[in-house]
Amino acid sequence: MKMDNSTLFIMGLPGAGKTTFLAALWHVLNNSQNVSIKSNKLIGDQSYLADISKKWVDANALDRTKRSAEQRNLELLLSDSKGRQITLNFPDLSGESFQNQWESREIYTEHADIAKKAMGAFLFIHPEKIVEEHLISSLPPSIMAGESANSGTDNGTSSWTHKDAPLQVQIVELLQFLAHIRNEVPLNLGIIISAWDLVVKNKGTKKNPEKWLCNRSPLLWQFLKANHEIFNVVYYGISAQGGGLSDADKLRRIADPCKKILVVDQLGTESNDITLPISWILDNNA
Ligand SMILES: Nc1nc2c(ncn2[C@@H]2O[C@H](COP(=O)(O)OP(=O)(O)O)[C@@H](O)[C@H]2O)c(=O)[nH]1
Ligand SMILES: [Mg+2]
Repeated sequence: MKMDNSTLFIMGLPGAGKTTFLAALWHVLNNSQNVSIKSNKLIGDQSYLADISKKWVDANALDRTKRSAEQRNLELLLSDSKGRQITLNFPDLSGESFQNQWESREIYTEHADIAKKAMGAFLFIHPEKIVEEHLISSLPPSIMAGESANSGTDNGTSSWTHKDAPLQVQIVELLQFLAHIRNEVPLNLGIIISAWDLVVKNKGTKKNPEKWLCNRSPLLWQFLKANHEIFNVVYYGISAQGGGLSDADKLRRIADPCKKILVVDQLGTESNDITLPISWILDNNA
């Protein structure tokens, strides 16, 4: 397949913050004068984008995207002030097909085609989905002795399923699929830690998105470091919603909804510009 040097696609497991990002991005593209990225054309359902953006402006919950209701092949044709163009592709807003790639090791042909030809991708990670893993030394002695192996649910344990694997293991596997599908052709990869407001709320947490990932998901961080020739990585912390919806009234009081967005780049610099990761991809598209 011919390399298309201008496609960027969005990936992430269900609940990673993809739809919220899209809702905020669509509003910003249509309303903000302060961003360098412009939207030229949309391939897909404009009323869907208008609906999620309106909910985002009003700080109302977005419906969970189901694959059945998902917007297929939603594509935004974007350009920047230097005239450079890029197609932003959302192959699966629900994230269920990414979950399937992990669980059944299968990928839709159309998604594989996008992954093969893209020059960039954003991978979304929701900070609350990263569950602290247990050390083997902290397991109950009965489990360490292997007694629960055949004892079913009698002692409160249940069989392992794919969904029980730590998020970072699932994501590393997704990235390995991606590298394999692309024959290890290098990819510019933006790691987007969504709901960044939740990270900075906890005092003492590192505010640099890469350091934060290194602390919380060391396996994933090391995988990315070790594979830097395949994945040219940048890290962003993004609060597209501006805060939790329990604070919806506070969010609604912000006169310009674009101002509720918080973007932190890898140096820890803060702004409201949700298009920054797209500009990074354009700058790295040599
Ligand atoms: N606090 C906070 N929550 C967020 C933010 N962005 C998304 N969320 C929440 O994270 C959950 C998943 O977001 P969603 O965009 O639906 O994820 P998707 O499944 O990847 O499309 C929802 O409950 C959102 O309200 C944010 O910036 N801050
Ligand atoms: Mg969604």
